[in-house]
Amino acid sequence: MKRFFSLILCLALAVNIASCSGKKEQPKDKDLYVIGFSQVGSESDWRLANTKSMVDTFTEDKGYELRMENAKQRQDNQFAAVRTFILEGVDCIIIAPTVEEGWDTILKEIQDAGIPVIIMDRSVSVDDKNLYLTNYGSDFLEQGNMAVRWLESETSSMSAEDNLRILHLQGTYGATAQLLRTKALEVAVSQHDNWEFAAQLYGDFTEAKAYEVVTDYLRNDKDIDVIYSENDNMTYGAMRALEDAGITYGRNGQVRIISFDATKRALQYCLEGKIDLCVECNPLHGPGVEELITKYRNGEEIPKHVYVEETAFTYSDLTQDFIDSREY
Ligand code: GZL
Repeated sequence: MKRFFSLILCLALAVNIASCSGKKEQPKDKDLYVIGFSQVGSESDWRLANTKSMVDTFTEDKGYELRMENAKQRQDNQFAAVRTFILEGVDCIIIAPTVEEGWDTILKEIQDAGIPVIIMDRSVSVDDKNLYLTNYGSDFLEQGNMAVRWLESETSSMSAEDNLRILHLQGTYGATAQLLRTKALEVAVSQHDNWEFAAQLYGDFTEAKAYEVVTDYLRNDKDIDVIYSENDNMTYGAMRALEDAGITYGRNGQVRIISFDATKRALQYCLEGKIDLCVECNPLHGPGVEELITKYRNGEEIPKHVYVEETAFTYSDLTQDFIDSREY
């Protein structure tokens, strides 16, 4: 009888040590790899394409169970979703962070639970980069620099006396896409004596907010030469506001338009001469993220940051067939 109780005691100790080690016990007979995915929201066409790419990639017939939570652009919703994923004991957590700051604590909780985490799309600003496996997404500073280089080429014949007045529509404050697309433009304005901000307006990456703030702005000032809009949906809002104010825009208009994302609708407007530059931001992250997860599961090294390939389009780069062939 004593041997029986000492055996039970040993077993209980073994279980207790395993659970305290912080290493999540991976059930051996698991046939689906469970992924907890905290998505920013559904604020833009880009985001919908990004979500579709993830859903289309992590399917059950490929051995995955994707548990996606829509944070509705709120970081506290992401924290709640991640804590649920930890309690559910998922195999991997993917976070598309709303904003860069504030992630240290929750990433430490995930680490303590022994669950790998991939940061996708935007980035997180944490002291300890070991809190996540890798960051898969765009080089947003280069996107901004592509736009600046185009604007420089378009205005190279301007006389130094002529000022270039730029209306800057900013995305969600603190999101990497906003921070770095803004940085590229602010550096350029500081380097060009005749470039100036007419205004920097908060559009939160949504069409409705952009329409509201541009409409308000145009009531007091119609003297703008360029709109630098940090995503397509804000561009659509700005276009409506310009039309309401009787201001022409695009290739033959008063206001030149630069827009980020290069979704199908924006490319169509570019081909029609309504948007002058579409800077691509590739949302099709599913396959690339899956490749990184596979490498991780095989014990392979993965880089700390993986950038997606992107370019920029003007009217002359586009054909209807090319636009029709685009996935998003
Ligand atoms: C960019 C992404 C941005 C898009 C917006 O990777 O984070 O968020 O540019 C989206 O359309 O809302």
